[in-house]
Amino acid sequence: MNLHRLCLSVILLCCSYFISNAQEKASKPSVKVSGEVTKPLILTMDDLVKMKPVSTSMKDRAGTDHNYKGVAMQELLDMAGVTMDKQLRGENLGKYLLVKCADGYEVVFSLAELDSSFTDRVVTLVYESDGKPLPANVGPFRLVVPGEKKPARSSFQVVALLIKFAKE
Ligand SMILES: Nc1nc2c(c(=O)[nH]1)N[C@H]1C(S)=C(S)[C@@H](COP(=O)(O)O)O[C@H]1N2
Ligand SMILES: [Mo]
Repeated sequence: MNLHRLCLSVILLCCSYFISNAQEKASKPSVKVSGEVTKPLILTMDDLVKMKPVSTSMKDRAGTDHNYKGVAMQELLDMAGVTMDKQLRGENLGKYLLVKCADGYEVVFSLAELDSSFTDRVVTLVYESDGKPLPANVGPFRLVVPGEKKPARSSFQVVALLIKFAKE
């Protein structure tokens, strides 16, 4: 094999490696973080389990308590470069998070509802319920919103987190 052929083979091998990696990531369930962010993200289970875990609990609509494990929404928004913490003032208080689900369900949170400098409630993107992965009709990723009278904003099958400006 001459040098040219060898170089070409190495290049082709590298390309197929990167393409198959990208395809693998694209085919896995994920949560897309986009909009008013400096670093758009596509988070898979592999990414979430590497992040700082948070335990939380919430009653289901029947009143039964469940334990959940996941990642704090603030942590995800920080990672995407959303204006949280000290940057969450002035016109940035007019920003909101639109949560989108696989079934078309959508809910909204103002950024201040998700920021620990405003509230002690920790809204969490969870991937485990009572020690097990979430059932398919609920997961793989669900929002858990503690401290509300009903779990209506605790969205199932979250697929995207979109940060928007409510400014007129
Ligand atoms: N994607 C999605 N999430 C959803 C809903 C929905 O229709 N679609 N229903 C909400 C409502 S109205 C309630 S009361 C809770 C029910 O959660 P539970 O099964 O833990 O009680 O899920 C919420 N999350
Ligand atoms: Mo509900």
